[in-house]
Amino acid sequence: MGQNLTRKIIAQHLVAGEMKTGTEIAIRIDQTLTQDATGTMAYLQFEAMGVPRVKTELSVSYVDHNTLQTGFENADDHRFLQTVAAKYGIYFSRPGNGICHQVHLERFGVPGKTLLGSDSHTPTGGGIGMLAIGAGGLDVAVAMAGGPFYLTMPKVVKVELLGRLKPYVSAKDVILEVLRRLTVKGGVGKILEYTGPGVKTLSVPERATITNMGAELGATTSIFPSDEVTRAFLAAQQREEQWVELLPDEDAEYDETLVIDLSDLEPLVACPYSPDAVKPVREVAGLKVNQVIIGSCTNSSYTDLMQVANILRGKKVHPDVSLAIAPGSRQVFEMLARNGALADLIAAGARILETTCGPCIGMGQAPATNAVSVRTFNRNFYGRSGTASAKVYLTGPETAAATAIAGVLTDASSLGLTARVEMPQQFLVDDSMIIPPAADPEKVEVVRGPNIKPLPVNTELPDTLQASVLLKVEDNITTDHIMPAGAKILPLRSNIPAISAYVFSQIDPTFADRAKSAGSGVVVGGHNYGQGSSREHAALAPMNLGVKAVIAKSFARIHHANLVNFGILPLTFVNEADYDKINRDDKLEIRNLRAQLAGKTVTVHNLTTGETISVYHNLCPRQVGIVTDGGLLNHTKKQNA
Ligand code: MIC
Ligand code: SF4
Repeated sequence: MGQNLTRKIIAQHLVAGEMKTGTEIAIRIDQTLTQDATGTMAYLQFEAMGVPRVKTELSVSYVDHNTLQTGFENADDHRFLQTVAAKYGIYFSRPGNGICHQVHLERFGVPGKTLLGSDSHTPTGGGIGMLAIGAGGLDVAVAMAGGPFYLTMPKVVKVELLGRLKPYVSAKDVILEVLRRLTVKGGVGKILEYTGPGVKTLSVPERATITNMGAELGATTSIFPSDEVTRAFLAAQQREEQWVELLPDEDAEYDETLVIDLSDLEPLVACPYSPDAVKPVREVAGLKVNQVIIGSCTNSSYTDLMQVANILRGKKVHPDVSLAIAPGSRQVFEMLARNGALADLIAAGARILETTCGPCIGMGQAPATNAVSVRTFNRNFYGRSGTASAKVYLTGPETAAATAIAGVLTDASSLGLTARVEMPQQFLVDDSMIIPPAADPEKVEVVRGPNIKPLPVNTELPDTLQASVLLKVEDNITTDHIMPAGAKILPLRSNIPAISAYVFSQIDPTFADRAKSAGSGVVVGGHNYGQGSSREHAALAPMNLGVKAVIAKSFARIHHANLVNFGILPLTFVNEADYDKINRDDKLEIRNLRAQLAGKTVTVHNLTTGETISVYHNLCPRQVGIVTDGGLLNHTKKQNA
C-alpha cells in the first residue's frame, strides 16, 4: 500500500520508536525558529545546555511579538536575542523584518524538511511542504542542541480538495470550513494532509493560511504537497534550487478523509469567542462594526494585501470604523510601497502598523468598550484583544476590507469581484535585515538586561502529593486564559517571578496569591485544557506558583508537553462525571505516586469529601521520569550526573 506524504517525511526523520499511531516517536529536526516572546526563555535554556553552536541545519531567531517598547524590557530582550544568535550560530531577523511565520516561508522554508518552532503557528511552513510543528521553547532548545523531538505518532487525515475558489472566497474560508466541521479539538493527535485536484489552484501563501490556522484545530500540524506551484513560489523568491517534488503515493492510505469542494465555499466568519464558532458571513451580515484589522501570520501576504488594496482603492473607510493594517513582512511592505498599493491603503484611511504580530497578541489597538472588531487573524479568544468586553470576529481579507468601507459586516460576494490576485513572478528579495551568525563567536558577549531573570527550577514531585484545588475551569481553556499576553504582561516574558502574578488573572485575580499561600496546588479543567499558544509560560509560571498537577477531561498537545517539561503532572479523569466530585479549595492527596505512575491509573483521594477518584496519565516511561524529577532540565541533569 502506498505512503502518504506525512509518513514519508516522518520515516526520513525517524530516530526512535515505530510509526504506530498513538505511540511515542522521536524525529530529527532540520530547522528551528523562535520568536522573541518565547525565545528569551528558549535561549536561556539552550545556554544552560552548554552546547557551543546549534546543531541544526538552520536556526532562526525572529523578533515580531514584543516591539511596542513601552519600557526598556522589550529592547533588552532584543539585544539579548541578537547577541545570543550571533554567538551560537543562529540567524537573527531584526524587529521590522516581519512576522516569523511569514518571513520563514518567504526566505527559509524548504520542502521535505522538519521545522520545530516555539510558536503554535509554526505549521505555516506546511504550506511549502515542510513538516512544521509548534512546541514549547524548551523542546526547541533541545532540538537546537541536536536532540530529537518527541511526539505521539499522529493519525493522518486526508483533506481532499476539489474544484476552485470563487474570486471573493479566500483560503481563510477553507480553514474556517475545516474548523466548522472538526472544531477546536477535532485535530488533536492528527496531521491534516491536503490533497486532490483543488490543491494546484491554491498558491503557496494561500496554502500557508490554511496550514497556519490548522493550529486552531489542535492538530499536530498540516501539510500540502510540494508541486509546480511550490516551485513557482520558490523561484519567485529566488530559491528555486531548494525545490524538491514531494507527493503522496497515488494509492496512499490515510486514517480519515474529509472532502471539501472549494467551489461550494462562501465567505465565512468565526464568531466570539472561538475560531470554530463559524457561520456564513451572510447570516451575520449587517452587524455594526467599530474596528477592522488586517494582518497577522494568517493573512498578511502580498496577495492578501493586494486584494485588500484592490477593494479599498478609491474608497474611504467608514467614519465609525478604525481600520488598521499590518503587513506580514518587510518584503510585503516594501512591495506594496513600490507598486503604489500602500498609497491606496493610506488614501482610503487605513492606519498602517509595523510588520509585526501587533494587535493579534494584544500589543496595541485594543478595541473600545463593547466594540465589535473584525480581524483577519486566527484567534478570537476571550480578552486576547486587550478589551474584555470587545467581540472579535475572524474573516478573510476580502470580507474585512468590504466591512471597513461599509461599516457593517459585509459579505464580499456582494462586491462583484471577478478576479483573484495572482502571485507575483518575482518577489522583492532583500535579506539585509537578517543578520547571519558571527564569524568569531568567541568574541561575542551576550548582553542581559535587568528584566532577564534566571529560569526558576522545579523540585522533584513528592511521593505523597497533598495539594489544594486552586481553580476549577470549564472546557477549551486557552493558554491566553492561563497566562495572558498583551501590552502590559508580554514585556515580562523573561521574568517568571514577575509574570507569575498574572496567572489566570482574567478568570480569577486572586489566583496567584492563593496559589502562593497554598504552597502546593492543583487546577481542575474540562476538555482541551491549554488550547492555543505554545507559550511555556502557561506551565512555567503556574509551576513557579506551586502548581503540581492539572486534572482535566482532556489536554491540548503542546500544553500537555509543556506541563511535562516543567514537572507538572497532567492527569485525565477516567470518568468524566468525576469532574463534579472535585471543587475549588478541596484538599486532594495522591499516595505512592511513583508506584502509581508505573501503571496507567492513579487514585486521587479527596480529603475534603472523603471520596476517591480514578484518573489516568498517558505518559510514556520517559515522560514519567521527567515529571517526577521536576521537569526536563532536572531530569537531564540527573541523567548526566
Ligand atoms: C499566539 O499567537 O498566541 C502567540 C503569541 O504567537 C503564541 C506564542 C506566545 O505566546 O509567545 C503561540 O501561538 O504559540
Ligand atoms: Fe503573531 Fe498572532 Fe501569528 Fe501568534 S498568531 S505568531 S501573535 S501573528
